[in-house]
Amino acid sequence: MLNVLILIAAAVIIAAPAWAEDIAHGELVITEPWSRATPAGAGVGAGYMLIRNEGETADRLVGGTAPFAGRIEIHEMAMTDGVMRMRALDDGLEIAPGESVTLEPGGYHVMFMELVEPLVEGEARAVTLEFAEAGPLELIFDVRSIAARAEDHRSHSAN
Ligand SMILES: [Cu+2]
Repeated sequence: MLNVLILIAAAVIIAAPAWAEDIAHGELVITEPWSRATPAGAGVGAGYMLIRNEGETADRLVGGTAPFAGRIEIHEMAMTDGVMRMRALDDGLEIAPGESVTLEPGGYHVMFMELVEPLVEGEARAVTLEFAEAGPLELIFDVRSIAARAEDHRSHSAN
């Protein structure tokens, strides 16, 4: 009997949708908001997630607020003249209709500026993101290890 229960439990886990933590916000779906722990004294931190636009018009992630940061910017990392540089996207990050945009280490990210406290691994932090069309959305970011990469946490997803 116990074996049967374990098999059923395993089947349920395997059958669960890959994006079990999807958060719907208007036409947008946000998946897996997370952040990296910051070293003591660090002035900035970064937040990551997947944003999917299921609507028929573009939206933009334009900024946000968080109690632990003086301000929030939307950044991209890109190679410029052979050097990896970070730059602020002053017009925000567009999420085209029918498209997904991944914010991840080495790419787009939400930059938490002027940190007033460190981001501690294992904790969670509330952040309100601002979308041009869909408006504000409060999300809970899981704080992962300082070296965490997005792939480390998607081993049981379908991609
Ligand atoms: Cu940045």
